[in-house]
Amino acid sequence: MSASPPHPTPSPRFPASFVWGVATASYQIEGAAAEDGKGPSIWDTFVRRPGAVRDGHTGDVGCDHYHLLDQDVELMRRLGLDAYRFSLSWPRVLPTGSGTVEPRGLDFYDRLVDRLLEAGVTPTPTLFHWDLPQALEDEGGWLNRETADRFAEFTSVAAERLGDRVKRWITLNEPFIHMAFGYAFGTHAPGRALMLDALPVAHHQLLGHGLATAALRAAVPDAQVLISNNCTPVRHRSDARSDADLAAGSAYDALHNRMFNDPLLLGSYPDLSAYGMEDPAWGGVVRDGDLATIAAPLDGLGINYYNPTWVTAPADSAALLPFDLAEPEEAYRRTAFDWPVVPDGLTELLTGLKARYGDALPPVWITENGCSQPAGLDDRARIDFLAGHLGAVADAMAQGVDVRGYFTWSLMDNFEWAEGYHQRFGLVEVDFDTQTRTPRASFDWYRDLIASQRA
Ligand code: IFM
Repeated sequence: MSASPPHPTPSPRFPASFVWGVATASYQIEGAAAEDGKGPSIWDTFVRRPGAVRDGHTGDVGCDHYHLLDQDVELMRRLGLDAYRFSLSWPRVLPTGSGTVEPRGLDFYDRLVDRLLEAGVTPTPTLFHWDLPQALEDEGGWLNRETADRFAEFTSVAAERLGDRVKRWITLNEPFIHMAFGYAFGTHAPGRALMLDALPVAHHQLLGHGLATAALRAAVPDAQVLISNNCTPVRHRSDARSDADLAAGSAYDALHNRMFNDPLLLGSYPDLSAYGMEDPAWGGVVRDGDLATIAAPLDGLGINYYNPTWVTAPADSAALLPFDLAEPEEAYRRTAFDWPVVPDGLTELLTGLKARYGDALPPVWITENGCSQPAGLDDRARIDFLAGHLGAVADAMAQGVDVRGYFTWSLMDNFEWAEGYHQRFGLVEVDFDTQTRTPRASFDWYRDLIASQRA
């Protein structure tokens, strides 16, 4: 059963080759946390820390996708998707992060890939969506440069097994968010609150991306390689546009956006002096040759967009961070997460990328966009959100940005990190007691939109 959508499809027409998809991630949906030889990840550890996750929720069972894979692929077939973005659980394949391969873990992804292909859906795996093997965290996690080498090893194992059928690969998901929440503030796994001492995590993840790119190209010569960066346009309130506010905005942009896009597309880091980083080698963290590895040509830049960020100068001039985050003065609609709904921020972001990187910007893919809404099947607010953001993508394309595809976050409600199961992002509602999946109105709307775009 599903609610019927009274909503029209958005008016823009996308090119026939435009790829329509949905996205998920391993720890958020798979469950089977200790099954078939899977090793523990940093999230398996973190969720057991008292107070770390709202109401003590864990991903032990998640959406039980590990066992309900066939049902979930059937939902994708009903949507008429072109592509499915999912992530591989590194400790399911290499339980200690390196060395011994767990064949049952690879078998699971092998089966998923085959089912997807049978359903006419292109598998688009992400190699790292935050569930680092705990054994590697015990060696320093992404603070340890060797994790980048281990990531390339894992990439080779996955690519050698799946690369005959999987051609589009995403290396990392949102390295900024993983660094900031996982290592600087400690609100995500591994729960380290290192503030600015977390910055090497950015470089080691990007180095891992570069080494993984080389590993993919070696194993799958016709691979398309992407990375998914979480990006946000920086905005100012009308009462916060002094030079100090603008400098704070620029510093925030450097940290959230440019620190992760510039090395990939320009082969250099932005000015990070606002963070006390005058030394271009970051005190030995950035070694000769690293930037060339990171800047290896990409086939696409994945963009995950949720909302803009409003920034002011810090109220306390002795503050560690060179910015304060502010609330917008406009009364935007809000998602259940209380995030402002700002579709034109996506146009601003995409045209801004084109302006900054010019011909160095590869084709762009929206690898995540969506919203948390209250439970229930009649999710008109989600339909409005998606329609508005697709309109924003079309506007950016009309202004010359080459966007190749759009993946809604998410196929179904799932484990939303520190919020547990309290935030629902799905086109499909999940009853976490029974694991019943029920398509929402937005599911029917997205299915009809895809069909009408093909007509
Ligand atoms: O659920 C997350 C996802 O794992 C990464 N991007 C943002 C989503 C919503 O918070």
